[in-house]
Amino acid sequence: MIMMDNDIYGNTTTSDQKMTTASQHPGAKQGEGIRRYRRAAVCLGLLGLVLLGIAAGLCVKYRTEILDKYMLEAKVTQLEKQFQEFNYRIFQSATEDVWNMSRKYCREKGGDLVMIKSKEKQTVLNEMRLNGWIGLSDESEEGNWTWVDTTTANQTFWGKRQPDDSGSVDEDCAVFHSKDDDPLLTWHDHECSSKHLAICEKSAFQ
Ligand SMILES: [Ca+2]
Ligand SMILES: [Ca+2]
Repeated sequence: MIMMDNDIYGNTTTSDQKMTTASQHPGAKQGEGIRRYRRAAVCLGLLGLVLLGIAAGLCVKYRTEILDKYMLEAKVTQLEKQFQEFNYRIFQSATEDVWNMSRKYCREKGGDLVMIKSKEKQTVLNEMRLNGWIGLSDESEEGNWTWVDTTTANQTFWGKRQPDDSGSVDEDCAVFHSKDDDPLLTWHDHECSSKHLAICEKSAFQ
């Protein structure tokens, strides 16, 4: 009898457990579904924020580039006007070449490599952010720097430790490297066979 009671009790318990499990299952599924939905919503929200941040960053970058371009163009126009007041027009070659060929390019365009005989002209050229050959060399006599019009360069704007003739290398032609921090120290002597853009000038009235 006791065994029968135990059997009955045991069967009852198993049946209850099955009922409990069966009754809890739909709720658990629903809870899991809600959690997945929340996770998806959070992920989508974060993705949206990231995309918004990228879009905002691109807008700021684009606006800055447009402003920089506009300001640079305005500055160049202003500097070109200044040069016209000096009676000169400055222009550059499109490709790099050796000093002689760069000079030839300027001359074929009705000008010559630029000569810089004043602090004002040096400063304006630097503000134009120019880099390239200028009309200055000591090819005919080492250490005697002369302009393309054969006059001696009395006022010079060499960079630090320039001209250095680089020891064994013969550096007889001058290059202008514009500088933000010191506009009056921009000239470097280079080998005349090295290649740079030409900085040319010609009369504004041509
Ligand atoms: Ca030299
Ligand atoms: Ca040098």
